Amino acid sequence: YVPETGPRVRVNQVGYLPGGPKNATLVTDATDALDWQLKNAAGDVVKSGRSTPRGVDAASGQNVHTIDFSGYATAGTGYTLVADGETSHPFDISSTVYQQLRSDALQFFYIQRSGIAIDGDLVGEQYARPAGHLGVAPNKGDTDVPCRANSCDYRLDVRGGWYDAGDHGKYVVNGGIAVQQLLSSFERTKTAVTAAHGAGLADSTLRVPERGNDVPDILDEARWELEFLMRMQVPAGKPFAGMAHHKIHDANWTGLPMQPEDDPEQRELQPPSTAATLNLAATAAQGARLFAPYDAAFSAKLLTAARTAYAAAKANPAKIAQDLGGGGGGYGDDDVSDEFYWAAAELYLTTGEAAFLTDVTASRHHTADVFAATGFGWASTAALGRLDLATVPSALPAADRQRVRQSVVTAADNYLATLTAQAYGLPMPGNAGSYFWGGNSNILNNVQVLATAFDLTGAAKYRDGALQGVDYIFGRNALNQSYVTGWGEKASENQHTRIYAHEKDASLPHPPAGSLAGGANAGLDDPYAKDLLTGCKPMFCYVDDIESYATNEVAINWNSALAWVASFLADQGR
Ligand code: 9MR
Repeated sequence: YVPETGPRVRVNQVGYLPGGPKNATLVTDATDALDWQLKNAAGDVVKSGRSTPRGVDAASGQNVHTIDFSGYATAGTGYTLVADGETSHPFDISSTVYQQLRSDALQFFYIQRSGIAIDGDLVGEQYARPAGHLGVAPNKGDTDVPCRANSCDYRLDVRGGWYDAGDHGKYVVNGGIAVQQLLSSFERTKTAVTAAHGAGLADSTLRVPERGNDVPDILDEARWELEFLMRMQVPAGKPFAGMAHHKIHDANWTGLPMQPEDDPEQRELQPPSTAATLNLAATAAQGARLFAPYDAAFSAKLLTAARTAYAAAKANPAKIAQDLGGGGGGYGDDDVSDEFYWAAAELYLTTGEAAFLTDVTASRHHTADVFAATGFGWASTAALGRLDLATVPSALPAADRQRVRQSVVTAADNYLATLTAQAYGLPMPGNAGSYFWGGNSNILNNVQVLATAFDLTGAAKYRDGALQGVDYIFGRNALNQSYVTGWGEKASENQHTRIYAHEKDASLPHPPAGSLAGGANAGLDDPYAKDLLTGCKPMFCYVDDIESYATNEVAINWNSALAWVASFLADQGR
């Protein structure tokens, strides 16, 4: 199988900021430097130079050169880059190039909401649909849900929240990191110099039904999930009271496509877990401090849930998620020490209480290097706590605070070194181990660390690194593929999802603009990818087909990474 990869000059198909770095990659057999020209929309050459041969790129297997045209800063649309007889896809140079990406990336969450009708006036009629999973036939849930295999003697109303991905499951561990990144996108605006005091995320900036309620829309969106996470908590008086059920999903996998309101399967709760409980504790604690100025009662409710959950996790520190089977993803995680660190950090930042600080500083994660080369994710969450300890004002002792901040900057230096070594400019090492299920989100999470280092230091090299890191996502890669629907000349649009399954049923829409695909996955963890792509070089292990859930799904924790980064990018308007 040889994919169609278009022109051999690979650019960010969306564009570049006038004052930002501008890099491209040329696939060529040539070993010596080649001439390149930058052309404006009229076809005039506005800049020219020589490429830098980089040899064979390990992740793609291609002989490549890099092209740096950062010196050109004039805004315009329809630029192309020409080299070795090839003309790149067109792109813009503009300070507003990422402006709309913030709301597109966040709109994904509204469209993924469970238990509410999606309003076509807000997001386009093609995405309008009735509420799913409110106990209306043929749905069997989510208002009165039993535990799988009678593993509990009660039923819960766990309506609401976001569907995890292309399936209709709702998983607390993954809801946790996703809502954290939304909350942190907002929290960043309180301290980051370039965030212009949150104007970009103020009320009435997003397409959500709550717009105009004097609460920033991104908090309204986060609340939809926080309410669900609290419903997943085991009631008082029951075994494991205060813990959170790990997940709720169908008893059997449903077909593709399947609209939420048509799902006929029994919905079931899986047993509580320490990991889920700590996700609830961490995000409810963070939510409590951010909602305090807007809704004191909700803030207090969140803090109570967070405290109860944290205490329950300490009383049951090793209740590892037990998967009783059924039609849902696993999300198993047998090391919860990082979740303990994250939850303690959020509770400390919200309350300032000494007991939580003791737990933070006693955690081995507090002094460990929590910024792995391949990024943080739903199963490794210590970085979430560390980033918040570095950025959220607190009474953390000065020397410790300094060390915490330095750890973010050191991690950013490492990611900078990594991306500089990659001919495609991504902040992930150039080997197969960097290309795994959902890896695009890990790339963006490393970009978040670079961006946070910029917020902390103001040093331009970290901003430049963050900008260069996203070039890969928007087409500067071996496949010449933008992984964000609606963004770029050749963008993913057939992601695995039961709801926007256009490829299966032409009357259904493609995923909405701003939906991130999981990305190249050398593990080829689905049959379709395995059949089609066996033998692929890591960066080629992707196909924009609805059947390939392991390379081409959508997911809330991936779009939350995009949303955080998009919000940062939108604030870098120069
Ligand atoms: O994103 C998850 C990835 O890290 C795991 O390797 C993979 C296999 O366990 O599962 C992914 O999560 C899926 C979940 O289990 C079910 N909903 C869709 C998620 C994205 O593919």
